[in-house]
Amino acid sequence: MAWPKVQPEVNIGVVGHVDHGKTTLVQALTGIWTSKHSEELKRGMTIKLGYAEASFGFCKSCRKPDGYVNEESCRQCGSDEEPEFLRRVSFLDAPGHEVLMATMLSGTAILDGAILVVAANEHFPQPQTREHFVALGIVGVKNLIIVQNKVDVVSKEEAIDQYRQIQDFLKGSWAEGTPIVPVSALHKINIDALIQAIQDKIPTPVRDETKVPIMLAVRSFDVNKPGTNVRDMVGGIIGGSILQGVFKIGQDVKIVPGIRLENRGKVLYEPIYTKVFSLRFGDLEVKEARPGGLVAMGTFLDPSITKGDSLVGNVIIDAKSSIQVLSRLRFTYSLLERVVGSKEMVKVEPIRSKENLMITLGSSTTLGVVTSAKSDEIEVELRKPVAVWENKVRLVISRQIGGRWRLVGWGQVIL
Ligand SMILES: Nc1nc2c(ncn2[C@@H]2O[C@H](COP(=O)(O)OP(=O)(O)OP(=O)(O)O)[C@@H](O)[C@H]2O)c(=O)[nH]1
Ligand SMILES: [Mg+2]
Ligand SMILES: [Zn+2]
Repeated sequence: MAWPKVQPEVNIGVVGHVDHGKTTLVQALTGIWTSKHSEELKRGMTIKLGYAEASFGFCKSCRKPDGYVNEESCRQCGSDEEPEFLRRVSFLDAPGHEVLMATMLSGTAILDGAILVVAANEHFPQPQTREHFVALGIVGVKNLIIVQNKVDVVSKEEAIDQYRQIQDFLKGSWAEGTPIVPVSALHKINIDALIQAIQDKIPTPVRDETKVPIMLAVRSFDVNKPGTNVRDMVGGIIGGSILQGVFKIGQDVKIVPGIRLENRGKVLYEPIYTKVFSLRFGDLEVKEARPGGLVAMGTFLDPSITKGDSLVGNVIIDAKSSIQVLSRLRFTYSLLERVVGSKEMVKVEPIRSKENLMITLGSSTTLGVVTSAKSDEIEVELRKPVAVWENKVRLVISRQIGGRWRLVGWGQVIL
């Protein structure tokens, strides 16, 4: 089957409580197991944001409404006739463990839609089912599908019962009427119906290519094996998602806030300037990269600068563009009524001056201390600065409760 070689055009987050089957679902949709790091494999859990792409097609042979195919042959009728290409989709696989909430949040800024995975064999809703759901609403990822997974291990009655509970939970919320698709990710049951729901419910956003290019870094690496000869070394790689505009090979770019420097005990951040050396989506090399999917941007940087996700949270823009970098953030805010990410759901106390908060803005997560708190506006002194690409950009507020960072509210930056 010769699929067109194109970059993905839409980003779908796969979120939900720990062990509910997110990574297994991404594998059912794409054929790729996203957990790759040894620690993840050893512990059987996702720690970093995972990533996988799939092409969706429509089977010309059986013409069944669920005849979508993303494999070598149609799962409905087995036809290997060339299907009608629909689009290439990327999946961001979030970790579900409560201590990894910041990682989940840092991925939400680049999503066009999301799948919330709920295990059919556990009580609904679990704490991170609630917390991830609330986070999507806050950052405005409103194109949602709920997947009721592991239906192979419950009775039909139990599945229907939980299906109704999910419907009740959604009633009156921003997500009322969200489609709920029962599947077994492990046994690949009803995946075709899920693909159809994705096609219906998560459209590709209309992009304005004339806007100045902005990319958020969600990963960064050094791909050189230890001991590589200097002449064979390749420059540092930044994995990110393009929010707007187009990046091209040869383009001069600026990375902000950039690199941390210490000068006579004073810490400052300096923008990093480099040139785009290569652009890749998985195995696909491109000359230009647009919004959709995670692009691996090869640069001329010393790979020690990009090693080990060190540039996560940075914003990459055209070298000639300017963007505000702030250590002191002022923003309007709203708090949740209850802490949704813990079992107990305690009341959210008002924000006090001098308290520590965790702020997620774009792909950046940073600690800060509240320097002034009014009823509708606060100011936070951040431990490391953030690049703010537009006024009123959304941010997420977390607070430490019982030793864990919990989502407690959101805000909008005042520039
Ligand atoms: N029976 C059954 N088991 C499943 C299904 N989907 C996933 N599992 C199992 O559930 C366990 C957790 O699956 P993962 O896909 O790793 O779950 P996850 O949501 O990615 O977990 P975290 O990333 O750590 O939050 C594994 O043992 C899977 O084999 C399913 O449809 N049916
Ligand atoms: Mg996982
Ligand atoms: Zn078919």
